[in-house]
Amino acid sequence: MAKKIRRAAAELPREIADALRRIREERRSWLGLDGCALNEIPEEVFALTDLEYIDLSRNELRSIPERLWDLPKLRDVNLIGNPIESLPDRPGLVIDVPIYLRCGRQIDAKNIELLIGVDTSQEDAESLVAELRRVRSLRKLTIGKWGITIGDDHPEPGPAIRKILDSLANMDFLESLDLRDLRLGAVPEGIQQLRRLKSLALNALGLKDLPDWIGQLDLEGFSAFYNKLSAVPDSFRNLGHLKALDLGCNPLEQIPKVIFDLVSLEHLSMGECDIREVPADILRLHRLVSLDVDRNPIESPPEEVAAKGLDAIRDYWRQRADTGVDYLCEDKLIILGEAGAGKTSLARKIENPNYKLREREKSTEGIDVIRYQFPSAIRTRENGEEKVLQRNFQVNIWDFGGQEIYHATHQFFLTKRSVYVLVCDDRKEDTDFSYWLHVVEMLSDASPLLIVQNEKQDRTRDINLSSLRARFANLRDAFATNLDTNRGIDRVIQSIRKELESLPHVGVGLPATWKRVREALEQDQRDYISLDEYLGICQQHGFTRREDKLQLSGYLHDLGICLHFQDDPLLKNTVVLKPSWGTDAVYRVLDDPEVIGARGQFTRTQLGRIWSEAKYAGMQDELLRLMMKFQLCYALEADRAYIAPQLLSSEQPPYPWEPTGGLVVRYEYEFLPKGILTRFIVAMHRLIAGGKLVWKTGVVLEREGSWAEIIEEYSQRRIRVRASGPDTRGLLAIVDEQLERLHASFPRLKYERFLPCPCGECRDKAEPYGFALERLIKMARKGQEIQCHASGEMVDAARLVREILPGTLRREEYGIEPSSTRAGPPISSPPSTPEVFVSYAWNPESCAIVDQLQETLGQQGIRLIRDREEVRYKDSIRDFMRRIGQGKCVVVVISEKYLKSENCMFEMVEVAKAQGLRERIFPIVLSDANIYKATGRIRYVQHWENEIQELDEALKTVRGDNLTKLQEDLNIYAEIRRLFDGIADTLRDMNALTPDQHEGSGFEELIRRIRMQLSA
Ligand SMILES: Nc1nc2c(ncn2[C@@H]2O[C@H](COP(=O)(O)OP(=O)(O)OP(=O)(O)O)[C@@H](O)[C@H]2O)c(=O)[nH]1
Ligand SMILES: [Mg+2]
Repeated sequence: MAKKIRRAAAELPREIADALRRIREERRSWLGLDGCALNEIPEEVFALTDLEYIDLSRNELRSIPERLWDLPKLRDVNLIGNPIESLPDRPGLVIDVPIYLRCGRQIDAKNIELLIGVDTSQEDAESLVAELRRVRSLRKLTIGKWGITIGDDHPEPGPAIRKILDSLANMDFLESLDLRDLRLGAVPEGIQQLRRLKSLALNALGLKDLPDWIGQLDLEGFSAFYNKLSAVPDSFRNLGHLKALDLGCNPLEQIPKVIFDLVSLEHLSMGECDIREVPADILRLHRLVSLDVDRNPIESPPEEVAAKGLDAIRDYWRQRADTGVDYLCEDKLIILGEAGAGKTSLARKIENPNYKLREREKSTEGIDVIRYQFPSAIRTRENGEEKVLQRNFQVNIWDFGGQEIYHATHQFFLTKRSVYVLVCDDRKEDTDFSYWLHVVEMLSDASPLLIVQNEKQDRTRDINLSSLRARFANLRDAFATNLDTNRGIDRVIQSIRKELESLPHVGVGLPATWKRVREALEQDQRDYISLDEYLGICQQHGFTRREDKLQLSGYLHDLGICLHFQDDPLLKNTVVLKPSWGTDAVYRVLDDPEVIGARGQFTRTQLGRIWSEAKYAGMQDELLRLMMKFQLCYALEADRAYIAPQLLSSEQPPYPWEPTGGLVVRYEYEFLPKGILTRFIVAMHRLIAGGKLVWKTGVVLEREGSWAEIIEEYSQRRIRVRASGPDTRGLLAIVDEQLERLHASFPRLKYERFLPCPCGECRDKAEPYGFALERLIKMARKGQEIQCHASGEMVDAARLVREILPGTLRREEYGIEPSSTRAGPPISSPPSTPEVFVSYAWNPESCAIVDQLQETLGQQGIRLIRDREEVRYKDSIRDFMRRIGQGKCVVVVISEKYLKSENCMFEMVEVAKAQGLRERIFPIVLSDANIYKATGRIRYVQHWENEIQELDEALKTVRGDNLTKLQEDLNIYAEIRRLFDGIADTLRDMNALTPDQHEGSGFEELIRRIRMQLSA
């Protein structure tokens, strides 16, 4: 076997210096340097003044310098698995038994957290027990493994661990005890003697129940996640001081009632259990600030409400208590299938079985929604009680146009918890069952599906129902029918009704006001109403709080009943009552012959023509924004025109690319949904190389001299990414993050990422061997190497992941830069022209200055480029920075509004960070920008601190996809806040001039400096 590649300590600082610098800039509070073969702490670490936690476990450290504690915030230093010989007597040391036995006497045991690892020897255990009995001042003890194994594979405790567990009763000095990842089966009895214990963790111990006596301890924190608990003892009621409780990953079918008696509780975690209800009792926990019930089959409150978190759940129960309850009795029936299969005919037959088929039924454009009702008895279940209510069942039949062009947008309309019907035409042999079944399974969260075989000519086509069912659990049944003669239609309709009535959300209780508003909106004939009108309707039906009204529109949006994009500055002012109004408008653009002829390019004038009907009057901006929201199109520079990438040419344009020397990352899918790549193109359009290298199934991106080519290979179910250039990794990370965001929008998507093998043989191959990322990460965590299947060479798994996608290896996230950078492909950048950019906030004073400046520069033959896009964000700013990098100048007009605007300040941060650009930046500081006095600066700092706090709060309540974006924003805000301390200095660095200095001089001084710079 090849020699294990270990990094020499001397080499490490050079390799990670850059990463550590980044961590310093990001002011990260923790750092993982575990398993890095360090024999001393890299010098850079001592400059990380925001560090609170550092993991130095599994290194070669023999001592720890005192000066580490010069880091003012440092709280925990994990030293487990090091050959430490001497320790400073400082708080926050996390050490293991061998270290304790060697150095314990050098330090006060109060300062340490001791880990008794599963591999502790009998001899060490004996010495330890004796030593602890003598010292009696240890506060924090952990027994088990440092990490936790997911699964049931917990190690059986050996005799040494048993010995320690048996002597726990004597350790009444302990305040915190953590038993983890051991197969214990029962809680050690000795713990009940630990009267000082404040925090007890019993995680991953295989526990089926908890002893009564736990309720007698005076705990503030208790966790027992990853066990087999189905209840907790009633004695928990006595835990009057308990603030944090974590019972996640246990087969609990409800939140145990006693929990609602814990008046001090602030944090409750019950993720990944089997909980169906968060009951109204939650209102009794007044101090609760966080609740985790993620990954539970919650039915009440409705899942859409529960997913929004604690506040939404509280609001829901409060409204129910105030206004009473009514029950939801409404569903969506979605009819899918290829063009001409008979979808519209079926929809009409459901509505009215006597409907006469039309010789030439118009092919459905977009989606038609047909309303249909039938009398029904629905069951409601709450608090374990069942009732049967007679109701009129309300169905919205969504009849989709079958044409291919609509497939890429299915994602937005195939809502979960609907009933699906797949119609296929017996005359066509080519219905791709696998495609449709996959689409429905993935996009609908496995909603029930029926197949209707429309035997137009009474010819039967056999489908292998049992084998399809074996693969697609949501496939309920298949029926043969002839829509023309009504043969078999009754059975189809009966089965559809039965499925509709059995959907889990039918009969869910809602605040009565919600139901009333829902009915009022339903009866409203308008396609859309303004937000104010919507709020007014809510008010009429008994709502008082604005938040409650918005919670309802959010719920209706999530159910696909209305469209209300609350986070979009333009769309938030409109509630679309008939989503098909929006989708039809969107499809008209995609179906327009002129737009198709122009390969997806269209202008505002064309939109005016396409949307000329009265129903679209005055709503063109909103409709265009809707298209962008669905990632169906993007704007070309300065909004001159728009591109819908679905309609682009399929032909790949020629461009040079070195066949070797780049990196190739592959994404392989079990099923590749349509539209991922076109949505990716929309999201990344600002980086499209030269604005031109894009086609229907691929795109080339360019960023700071690095290039990435992303191609969808639909028939092979994969997306292939090639990247090269000086910052290959940076660009790959951007591509990966964007793809991951898109993937996250398909909850059941199954795919695997493959990273290229870096071995001698693969390095220069156009098609290197690919390692599955998941496996690489597993090996990396174990510190193991992995073998290249092409050359047989061994490869350092951790290093490979760190070099290519460091963000995926969270524990070792310090991210080492690749040691060698490779040259980009030979594509030249456009030549630079002497231009002056201006960046400013859109307030009257700034605009006036810019107007004046533009005029003066114009007279002198210099072009001032004004930024016309008010909302220019991140990527476009980085783009902008790149253009500045090509020899141009930038005037920045700093005003009060500028200093409080996220976009302006992000720009400012980017500018300030780019050392080489500083002499080309010319700030003009307006008088309302009070930055030269400390009091003024403090106000802005406060402003940004408030923003940070608000975002931080928001972060606690969101999950998944949104998290990355919020986290990113938070980092930016933090950076802005930091920059403020030195902003006056930064500006001085950048030739700042006040308006006074310009007044009368006709910007003489500014223009002189600009000229000098332009000619430099
Ligand atoms: N003879 C006969 N004709 C049928 C039958 N079902 C549908 N048709 C006809 O087939 C044509 C297409 O049917 P539609 O119901 O419009 O098909 P669709 O699936 O809605 O098509 P798109 O909207 O284009 O996706 C119409 O002219 C129908 O009248 C049938 O069972 N027998
Ligand atoms: Mg149709």
